[in-house]
Amino acid sequence: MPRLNHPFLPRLLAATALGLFAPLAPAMAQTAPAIPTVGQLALDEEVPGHGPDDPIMTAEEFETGRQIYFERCAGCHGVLRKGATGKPLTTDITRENGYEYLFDLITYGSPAGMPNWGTSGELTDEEIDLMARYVLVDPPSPPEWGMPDMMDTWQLVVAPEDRPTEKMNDINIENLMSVTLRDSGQIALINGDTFAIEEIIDTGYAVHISRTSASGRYLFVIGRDARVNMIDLWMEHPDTVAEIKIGIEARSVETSKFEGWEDRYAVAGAYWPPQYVIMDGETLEPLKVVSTRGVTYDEQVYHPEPRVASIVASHYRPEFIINVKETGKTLLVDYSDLVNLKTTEIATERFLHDGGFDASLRYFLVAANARGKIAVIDTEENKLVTLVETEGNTPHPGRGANFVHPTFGPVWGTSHLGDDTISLIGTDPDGHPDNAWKMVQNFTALGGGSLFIKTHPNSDHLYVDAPLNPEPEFSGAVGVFTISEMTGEEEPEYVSLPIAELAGIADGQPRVVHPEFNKDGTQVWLSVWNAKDKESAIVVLDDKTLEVVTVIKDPRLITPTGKFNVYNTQHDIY
Ligand code: DHE
Repeated sequence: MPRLNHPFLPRLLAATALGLFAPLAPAMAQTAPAIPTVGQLALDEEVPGHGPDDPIMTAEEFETGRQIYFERCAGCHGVLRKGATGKPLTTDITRENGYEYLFDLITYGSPAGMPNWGTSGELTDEEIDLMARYVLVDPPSPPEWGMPDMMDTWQLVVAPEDRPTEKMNDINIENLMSVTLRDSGQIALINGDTFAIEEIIDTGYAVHISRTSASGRYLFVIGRDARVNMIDLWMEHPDTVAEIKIGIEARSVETSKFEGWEDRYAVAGAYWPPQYVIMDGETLEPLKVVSTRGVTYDEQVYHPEPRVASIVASHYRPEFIINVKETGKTLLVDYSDLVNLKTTEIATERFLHDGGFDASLRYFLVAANARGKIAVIDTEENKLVTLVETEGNTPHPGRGANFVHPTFGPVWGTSHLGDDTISLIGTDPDGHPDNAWKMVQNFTALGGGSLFIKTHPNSDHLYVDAPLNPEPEFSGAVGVFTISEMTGEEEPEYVSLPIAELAGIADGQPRVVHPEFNKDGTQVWLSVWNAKDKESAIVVLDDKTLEVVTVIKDPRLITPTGKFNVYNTQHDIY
């Protein structure tokens, strides 16, 4: 049984008292909407496409609600609100819960992972009122986005023949960090040797992740608005050489890495419309659009919005490994013949989210986070090895962490969003067959609300963040375990480093997120992610001494979150 971790306990009690935790407060769940409905006031011309039970909303309010929902809510609850990481918000459910319940839930959040949008100051009372009414109205269905729309947005800024034939800058590009500047829709390219910001490049809205091409020359960045930027790191000033919008909402991008196919194709996965797109790896010209709509793997019923979550490129075959969230399917898409496209469809588990390879790069481990499971895929044999149930609540590994445990041998680890558990899974079927694909150890770190866990082959440390923990003491810190001191019997101890404090930021409540190593694995970078209008920073630690090497601050570093070392990302080292 997972322990309920201490930072959430006071909140759980508070939330229960307020009737926010639905399973503990059934009476509250019956609260009727306390606001006037269209039917009561007969003002049905006010809202587009509404019914008599809808709350009063002007068309302008509806549009604002649509925008806020897209920016803040759709990622977890889905565009059609059918639920995934977040609970379903279809009107049969929201109307049963009622306006006041929704208002309180948006304001205070819940121990199950719903952020406290009101008390954190991210939404005003007026916006919360609007959103509580908005989710009482049926969701609008956004338009489709097919090949003609993509072609309209495709821009070949610098054609391959006009690009440099050799590296034109003196940057050690293998040690560059591509840093997501979430709320400015940009990335910063920061020199890992000098810590200087080399470039700030405009990318998509609320930019999400960066991935490096197999050759290490190109960087691919995707925004939540599904805009893909392809950046040439050989240019005197690295910049975008091609871009395209592959949908309306997206999170993942990757490039072909199998021998003989390096840099040949790029692929991006969309949340809306639910589809993936294979593009030319040198120009981003869209070549193949494949819808992921279909039936769920278990109940075998149609789902209109099976979103594409993580994508990785196989090292064993010319294939992309594409995880479809709502249907619970992992697709192994053979890109060697785009006309006669062969796909191996593996039934894994629903609500697939993020994941990464084991150290051998043969096995891919992906979290079905709302079901508390990790699916293990053998990318050589193209089959599901097993599903491992973790002991924590809502595993969220990022790409996970690979290291050699003194007792259990090679393991891959994940932390959890819903509590403080770290789970380790054995990954060495040849050398340690008894431990392979079993959860060999669980122990606890800082607290719930963890998103990422990281180590490096040259490091003896395992870093675990907790940016979504409601307590600043935990969300502003990172927990560090010493791998060589771990044993099979005792719960390992960790040190908690107050990174936000070390960054010397007085204003706001910055969250410390996403540990990422430099190329050599000697330094670890942590983002100190503050509000858009407040100072943020990146703290660089010496991995051996855990002393601060430097604190990178710059007015251009707006809301830094993910960081991607070019070399480590290129070679899937984590
Ligand atoms: Fe992420 C990875 C989806 C919120 C930072 N995020 C991913 C991946 C997916 C995803 C599917 C895997 C991509 C891959 O490997 O191909 N993220 C989502 C969401 O749906 C969610 C929950 C809500 C949303 O509205 O987007 C969400 N993510 C966030 C954030 O709020 C984070 C913390 C800050 C930010 O920048 O937006 C955030 N997500 C990240 C990062 C990664 C990521 C840094 C890459 C981790 C890695 O090391 O590879």
